[in-house]
Amino acid sequence: MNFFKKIFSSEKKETLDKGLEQTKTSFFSKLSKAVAGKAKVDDEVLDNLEEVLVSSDVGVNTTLKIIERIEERVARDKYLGTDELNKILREEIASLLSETNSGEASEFEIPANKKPYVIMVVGVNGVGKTTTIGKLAYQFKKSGYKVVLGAADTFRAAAIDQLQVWADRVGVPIVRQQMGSDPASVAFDTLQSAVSQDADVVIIDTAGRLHNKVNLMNELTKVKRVMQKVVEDAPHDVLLVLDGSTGQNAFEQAKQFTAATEVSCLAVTKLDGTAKGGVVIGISDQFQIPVKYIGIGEGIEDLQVFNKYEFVDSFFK
Ligand SMILES: Nc1nc2c(ncn2[C@@H]2O[C@H](COP(=O)(O)OP(=O)(O)OP(=O)(O)O)[C@@H](O)[C@H]2O)c(=O)[nH]1
Ligand SMILES: [Mg+2]
Repeated sequence: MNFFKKIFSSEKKETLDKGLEQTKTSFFSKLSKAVAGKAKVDDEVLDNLEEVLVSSDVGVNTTLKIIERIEERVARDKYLGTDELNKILREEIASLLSETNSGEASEFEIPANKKPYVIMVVGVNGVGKTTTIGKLAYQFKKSGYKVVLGAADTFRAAAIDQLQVWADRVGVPIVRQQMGSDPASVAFDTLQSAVSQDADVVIIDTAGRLHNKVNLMNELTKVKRVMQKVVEDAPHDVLLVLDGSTGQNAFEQAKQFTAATEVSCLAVTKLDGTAKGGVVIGISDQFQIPVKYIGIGEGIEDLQVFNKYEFVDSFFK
């Protein structure tokens, strides 16, 4: 058993390494320019490093924290060589992240005492909500859970069909109504169906776009309230999906969404094919809400439970 676990996690690591390739290439080419011709870490190197981190979408606040830590080390060791900068950066980022939000899982698991466990997925349009739901359903099913999907994004007909495609691909039931029907009513039906089937996990898709933001937030509140008529403490998770390839924009979305509605965890998608993967470091440092999943491709297997140590390790490899 352990043997297989090992194989799986090394595979997981390889996929992560590959997914972060563009981010790393970009980061390290900037980093090597920042230290070019310099033997030790001095003020100029630190200034350049600050620029590298900010331009890699780590975010200003997190960058300042990292620079401060490196300054402290330089103060202790005046002759700190630039050849060590890589190692030190990795250590300081890992230690910075270990101080922030905990509660990290390593596998696709749900708490055993909540049945069905209800996950409501939110986020603006196009960030990868439906895809993430499909990938999550696949992983939960693989872990032995009975999954039901709810198509509460009734704003577009294509949205319902897209979730249907994922449900068929994974082989899990979906509860749907016509386009334009009340999302809260779909969510209600989904929970009732899940309870009657004795399902373990319910994942509810929601619309990212409505006539305006206030409408959207009101609707999400209504969906929650109606779900509670079936499962008293639902939703157990409100998962906010963010598109990592938008860099600082993802950061802004996280700010706005968490201010407007309760969010319990985050998923950052599309980290493959972007040089902006550093945004995950900033997001996990700056938000009290943990990053739970990362998306590193369009395929069914391309979702991972986020582990900050593995992430930093892949980043600096
Ligand atoms: N490369 C890559 N593409 C992704 C990832 N996650 C999602 N996508 C793609 O992003 C696009 C949008 O994904 P959706 O799942 O439809 O996004 P959504 O948030 O449901 O969008 P709306 O329903 O329009 O609000 C699709 O083409 C997905 O294949 C990822 O991790 N990597
Ligand atoms: Mg969708």
